[in-house]
Amino acid sequence: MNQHDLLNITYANAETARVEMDRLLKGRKRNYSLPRPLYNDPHMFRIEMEEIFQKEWLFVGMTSEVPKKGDYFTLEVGQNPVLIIRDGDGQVRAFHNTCRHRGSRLCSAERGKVANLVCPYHQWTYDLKGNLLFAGSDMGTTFDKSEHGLNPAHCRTAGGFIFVCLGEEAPDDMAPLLATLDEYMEPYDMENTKLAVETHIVEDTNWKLVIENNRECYHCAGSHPELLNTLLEWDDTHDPRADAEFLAHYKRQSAEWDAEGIPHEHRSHGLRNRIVRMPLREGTEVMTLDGSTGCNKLMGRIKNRQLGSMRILHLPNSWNHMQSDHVIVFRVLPISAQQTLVTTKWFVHKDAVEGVDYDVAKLRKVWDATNEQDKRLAEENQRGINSMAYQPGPYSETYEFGVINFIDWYSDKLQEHLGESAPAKN
Ligand code: 3BY
Ligand code: FES
Ligand code: FE
Repeated sequence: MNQHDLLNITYANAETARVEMDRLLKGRKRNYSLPRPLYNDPHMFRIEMEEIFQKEWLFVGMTSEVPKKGDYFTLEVGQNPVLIIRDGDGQVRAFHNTCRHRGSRLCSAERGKVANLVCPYHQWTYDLKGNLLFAGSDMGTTFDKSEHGLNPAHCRTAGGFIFVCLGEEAPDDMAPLLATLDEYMEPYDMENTKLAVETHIVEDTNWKLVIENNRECYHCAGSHPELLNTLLEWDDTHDPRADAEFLAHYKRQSAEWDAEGIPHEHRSHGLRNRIVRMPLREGTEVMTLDGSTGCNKLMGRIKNRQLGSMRILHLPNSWNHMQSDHVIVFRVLPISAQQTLVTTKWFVHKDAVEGVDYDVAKLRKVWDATNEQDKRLAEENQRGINSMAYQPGPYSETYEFGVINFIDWYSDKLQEHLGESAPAKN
């Protein structure tokens, strides 16, 4: 436990914390930020991991990160190592990255390629579907290999996105999102893209403050000069703040998109998913520093360099910017009550050549700067919330509707799960 965790233990144990969490959520003032323990108490954090991150569908990465048989990448959902791998039939699968012998982590690299999965400890060997093939020389006559396959996690893909659910039973509410992603991502042909570059940033802040910060652009004018060269501050095409100039720009752009068969109508699936294609500033193409081309090769079947940015939200842990010549995906993974890993990945057409068609430094510049600015904002938010003087403050219903939606989703989801499950005993 670090110093922050020790300072912020408010409850005697995990069970009292569950009762208290339910009480805090039921008693919270709607359209206000949350009570302090929900942002910094380690017991509360543990409950969120159990009830949200170990039960809900999470965004983990893109299918083009594992283009061929045996390609894999790894991630950690709290204390759970997870492995994403493409099997011999082309299916993307997810497994708990822990050996069925004595539990060693199986793959320690962030990504790689294997013929079979071999545990580094005693070389138990699994095929790409998780079946145990080989378990040393003498495990006894009663040992049954078929009972010691890797533990799978639920895994679904659509439009190039990979979602994983670690729960025993996965919520059955993904079908509408998956159908929308297949439809809205079709122009991008994500299977034929490649990862150009990725970054990992550890932020000293609660994961919800990362998401809250992303859900509004109220802070943009004060903090994001690079981003605002291309991004318009509205969060929706029907934003009440949108002026006549924007509306005319949107009308022209959406007429082009309609003619080209580029989906752009706003789609939401509950509060969890939201897809909206927003035009970028007039005269700009993509989120580079000056708005000029990021990659000479356009994505998929796209012909128009001005597709704006299709923003895709997936709560609890992802937002994305799909543009004409590259896409940027963001993944948020909580580490502790006051630490969060933010991973950003830039994808381009798989045939684009680095240094010829695109320059990684140019692609990264705006979101490197923006991520750094957002990290500072979210960390300062955390430090202020830790103060004895903090009290929940009001969200603006116009500028911060996205934050309100996130907090409502979070609060409803937690109460739903708290109501149905018994507290953990270990
Ligand atoms: O661009 C984003 O991803 C979000 C939405 C608006 C503010 N923020 C930077
Ligand atoms: Fe994996 Fe022993 S722990 S082979
Ligand atoms: Fe920001």
